[in-house]
Amino acid sequence: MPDGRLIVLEGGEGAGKSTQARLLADALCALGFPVLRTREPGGSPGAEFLRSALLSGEIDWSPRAETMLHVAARMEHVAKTIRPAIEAGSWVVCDRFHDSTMAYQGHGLDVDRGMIAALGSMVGITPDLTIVLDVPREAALTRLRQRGAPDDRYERLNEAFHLRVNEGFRAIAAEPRHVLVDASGDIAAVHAAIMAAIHDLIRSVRGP
Ligand code: T5A
Repeated sequence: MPDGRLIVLEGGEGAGKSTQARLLADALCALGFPVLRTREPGGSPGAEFLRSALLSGEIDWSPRAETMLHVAARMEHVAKTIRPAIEAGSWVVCDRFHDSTMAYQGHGLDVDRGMIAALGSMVGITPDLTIVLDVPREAALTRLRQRGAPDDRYERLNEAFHLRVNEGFRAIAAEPRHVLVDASGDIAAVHAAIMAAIHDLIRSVRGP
């Protein structure tokens, strides 16, 4: 059984990550790959427990403690869900990963980015490809208002925070194994751009 792959979708609030993660997972299934779709924070019982503690707003975490909790959730997620799936040959499609900690806690909350990078290395797994969905904040807010779900702790943070997060993601998207996708088009157009972005990864497994 060949090892699977880890593909991550990243971006600010309302960029369309969950929608596109579903479509990408369906498309990979249709191509015959075994697929696991998961998300962060969460994706395993311990990490889902930490997700509630992080997002409920019950506790106003200090930025460094919050960073550690995201990383702890990720370590649990990798150990219990992601690594076993990859070793069993699955293609894992993950809604957020390490780059979210760099963008939200590093760029958004000004936590030391060197420390976040070091913690990321301790997690011990690098995505094969990260797709960063980029959408102007105004368009994302319109989508979130139309969806109408209650805001979580991060969605309630101020606009300057979200603009720093979006700028952070654009900087991160220039790193190796990252692709920036314009996510301001309709759902089908964004899906097509993502499929184009993963073409080489599929070809590396399937051949031309
Ligand atoms: N966080 C997470 C950190 O601070 N540090 C970390 O290390 C990690 C891992 C997670 C929060 O945790 C923070 C970041 C987050 O604030 P969450 O509940 O998982 O919170 O929420 P988000 O990941 O932010 O996801 P959202 O649900 O807010 O947005 P998505 O997933 O980007 O968007 P999606 O797909 O749900 O779409 C939103 C709406 O827009 C529509 C959809 O139908 C939906 O109604 N839509 C479109 N409309 C028009 N055109 C398109 N192209 C559209 N795509 C989607």
